[in-house]
Amino acid sequence: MLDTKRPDTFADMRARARTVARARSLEQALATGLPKLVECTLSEALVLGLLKQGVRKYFAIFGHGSTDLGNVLRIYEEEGATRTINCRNEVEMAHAATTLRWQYGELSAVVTSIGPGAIQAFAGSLAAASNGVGIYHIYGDETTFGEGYNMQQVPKEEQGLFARMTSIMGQSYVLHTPEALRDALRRGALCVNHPYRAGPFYLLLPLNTQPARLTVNLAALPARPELPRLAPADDAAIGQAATMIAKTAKVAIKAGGGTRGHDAAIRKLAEAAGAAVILSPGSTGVLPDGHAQNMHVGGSKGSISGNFAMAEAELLIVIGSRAVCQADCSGIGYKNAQAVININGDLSDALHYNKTVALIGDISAVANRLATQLEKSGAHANKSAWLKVCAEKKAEWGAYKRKRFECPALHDEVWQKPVLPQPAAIKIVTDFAKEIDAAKFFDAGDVQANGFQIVEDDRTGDTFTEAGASYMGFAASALLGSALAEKPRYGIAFSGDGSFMMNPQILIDAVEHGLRGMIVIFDNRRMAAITGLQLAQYKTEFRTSDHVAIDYPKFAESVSGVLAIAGGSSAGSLRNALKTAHAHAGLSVVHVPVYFGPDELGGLGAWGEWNVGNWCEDVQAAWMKQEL
Ligand SMILES: Cc1ncc(C[n+]2csc(CCOP(=O)(O)OP(=O)(O)O)c2C)c(N)n1
Ligand SMILES: [Mg+2]
Repeated sequence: MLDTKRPDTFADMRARARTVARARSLEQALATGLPKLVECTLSEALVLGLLKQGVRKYFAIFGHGSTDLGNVLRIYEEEGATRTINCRNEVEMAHAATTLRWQYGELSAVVTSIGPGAIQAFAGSLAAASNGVGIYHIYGDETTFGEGYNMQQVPKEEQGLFARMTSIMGQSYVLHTPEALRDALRRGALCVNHPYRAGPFYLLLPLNTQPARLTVNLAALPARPELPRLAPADDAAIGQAATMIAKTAKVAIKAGGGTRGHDAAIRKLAEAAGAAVILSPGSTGVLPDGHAQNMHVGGSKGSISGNFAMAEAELLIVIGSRAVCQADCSGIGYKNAQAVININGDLSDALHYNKTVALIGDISAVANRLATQLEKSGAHANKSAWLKVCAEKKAEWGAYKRKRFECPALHDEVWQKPVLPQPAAIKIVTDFAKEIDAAKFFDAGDVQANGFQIVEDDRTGDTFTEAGASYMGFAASALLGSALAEKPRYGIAFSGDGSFMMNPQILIDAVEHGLRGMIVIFDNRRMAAITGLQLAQYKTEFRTSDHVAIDYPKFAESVSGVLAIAGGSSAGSLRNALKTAHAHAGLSVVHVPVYFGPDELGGLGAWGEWNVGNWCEDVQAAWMKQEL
């Protein structure tokens, strides 16, 4: 057995870690004398390889499946080369790593043990996969000798089961042979940095190969790929698209989640095309909220104006969208569209609809080129009648929302008193977030749906709504991403009572890691989104609430360092609570009881079709008839 107490047991490792930390990067360390050929363990080689790709940060829950890697991370942290934060739940830390990349662009890795920890992180990685966010997941895995069952492996006489599971979700590599690291990290680099279809990359680290020694050539380990932006080689398809836009009177752009960050190009194209712009839950802010052509969200949970533009448009320009059923009303949202122009890097997404001119490539590159052609031909000139009716619908949606925002407390059956309706409460918090320039994170459920109907963003990056997977517990966990960010921004998590209870671990982890931020719990004492669906479809609620009252402020306050406040039942009391919460130097929790019931001012409505439950027959019959 190794005597780990002897100070020089890991002297070589420590010296390398120090050299890399002082040089500030592995490349710089190599340039200033760190030998290229190093003999070390696979665990250390992996940490060095990830450093070469800019990964310095780890979210971890260790177990017997990752002790060797944990030891390397300890020494590298002591020398200032990496940072690791310990978490309380693997789903939570997967969400935190997803957010660190999504919000700040910082690539990190999630480290778990073998078995249950890995499965939990794997479940959480659905959010990264669904939203196209690249992160590394590193799981302990069964030994390569096959000497017998490893505790916590999948208990079957078969090999590579975690590799198979994880490769279904994303891409995966078993480090069966230490020297395979170079190949694993080359594949990983492309997966997590893919320009339009990034996602989680799973590195499976067998218990026995972690401490196995190898000679690694640090200069040969792959760096982060630098990829040029791609666009069509000639103007043929762009010219064809420009002609179609010029001769059509009613044009709409559907800006999907992929348009995030392409704000300027989307605006330029929308204005040049004279197109009404329909947003997705994940693309609010791509066009400023007040822009005359911004029709707000469209889809099965859309808006009056967004869904009007969807239904009326004769030509559809889809940009950065993978046509999720909720976004295009299960394929029947574009009732009058005769043709599609689709801008996307991904061939299959670009060809999702029939009658399509596919403009493959980087969104800004393609949209700018198309816009320039449209500007030259004055393509927007014949669109004023269309934009006028769209503006009227936008005004209608504005008035409809305002009525709900101004609605005072309503008497609630469960609370046995008047409490704020959820849209009104969410609006107060989104306004406050704007005032203090906070990032907003939305959980699943009515909180999420009302949220993206309500937010009035003027740029990409102010709202993170996990609409890809709608993973209950995402929002509160997402705050933890800021604990490792270089320049943390104050964040507010909007969580339903159901969602918050899925992942309350943030209460502890935020305090442990010195996080500032706020969770607002919109408590309707039920999983209301599902109650609402049940009532809409089958007229009866079933098992979407319980009778257990929870004192959330008391619960949150039981964690030392968390400030918990009751938001009260009026707009004024909620605003005051938000101010007090924001003044706290750590994590604060604001609890807001909200209304659930039949009063129409208690919700923001749906507006489109969805292929679920007893709606399937109608939706599918309509889908059969449409040709797009
Ligand atoms: C982990 C997970 N489990 C189940 C679901 C299905 N689901 C979607 S929304 C929802 C209810 C959300 O309840 P709550 O957070 O209280 O928000 P509310 O709808 O009440 O505002 C459920 C169960 C999900 N999205 N994620
Ligand atoms: Mg609820």
